[in-house]
Amino acid sequence: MFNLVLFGPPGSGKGTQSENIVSTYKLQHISTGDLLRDEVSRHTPLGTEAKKYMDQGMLVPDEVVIGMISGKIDDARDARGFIFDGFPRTRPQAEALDKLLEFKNTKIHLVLALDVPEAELTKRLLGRGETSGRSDDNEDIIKKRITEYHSKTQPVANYYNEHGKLETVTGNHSITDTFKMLAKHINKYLLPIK
Ligand code: B4P
Repeated sequence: MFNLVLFGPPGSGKGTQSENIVSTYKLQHISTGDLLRDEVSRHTPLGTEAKKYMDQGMLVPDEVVIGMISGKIDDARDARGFIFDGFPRTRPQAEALDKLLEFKNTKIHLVLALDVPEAELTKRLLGRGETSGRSDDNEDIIKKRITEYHSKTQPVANYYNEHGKLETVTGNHSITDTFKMLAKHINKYLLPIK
C-alpha cells in the first residue's frame, strides 16, 4: 500500500492534481473538502455544523473531520493506497492520521506540497468562484482562508518535514507540467497503471 498526502494552500491545485494522480496511479481519493461539501448538500447534522465554518473561510473543527475520515479509510481497505487531498490541515489531524494508519499497519509514505504565490492563489480562487458557486470563493473569505492556512495548516508541512517525508513542488506551472513534477516523485514509490 502507498499513501500520499497532497498538501498546499487554498487554490494551489490539490483537487485538480488529485484527479490526475487518481487516474494515473489508481489510488483511492479522500478529499475532506468534497466530503464536507457532500454533507452540507445533504443537510446532515455534520454538514450543518461544518457549513458555519466553511462559509466564513475557517477550518472545520478537528474532531468533526477526523471522525469523518476514519470510516472512509475502512470502506476502502483493499485499495492500492490512498491520496489524502486537503487532509491533514492541522497538526492534531496529522497526528490522528498517523495513529489511524498505524492501527491499519500502514503509514504515510510521501507528502507533496504545492507551492504557489499568494497573488496567483487569489486569482485562481476568484476565477473558480465565478463558476463553482462555492461559498468560500469571494475576496474577503479568500483572505481569511489564507490567514487560516498560515496559522494552522503550514505547521503540518513542518511536521512531515521533521519526519523526512516532505517534498515541495512549484505549483505555478500549467496543470500538465505541475502533474509531471508530482509524478516524478510518486514514480519512486509506485508505477502508473495504464
Ligand atoms: P478544499 O475543498 O480542500 O479546497 P481548496 O483548498 O479551496 O482548493 P484546491 O487546492 O483543491 O484547489 P483547486 O484544485 O480547486 O477546502 C474547502 C474548505 O473545506 C476549507 O476552507 C475548510 O473550511 C474545509 N476543509 C476541508 N478539509 C478540511 C480539513 N481537513 N480540516 C478542516 N477543514 C477542512 O484549484 C483552484 C482553482 O485553480 C481551480 O479553478 C483550478 O481550475 C485552478 N487551477 C488549478 N491548478 C492550476 C494551474 N496549474 N494553473 C492555473 N489554474 C489552476
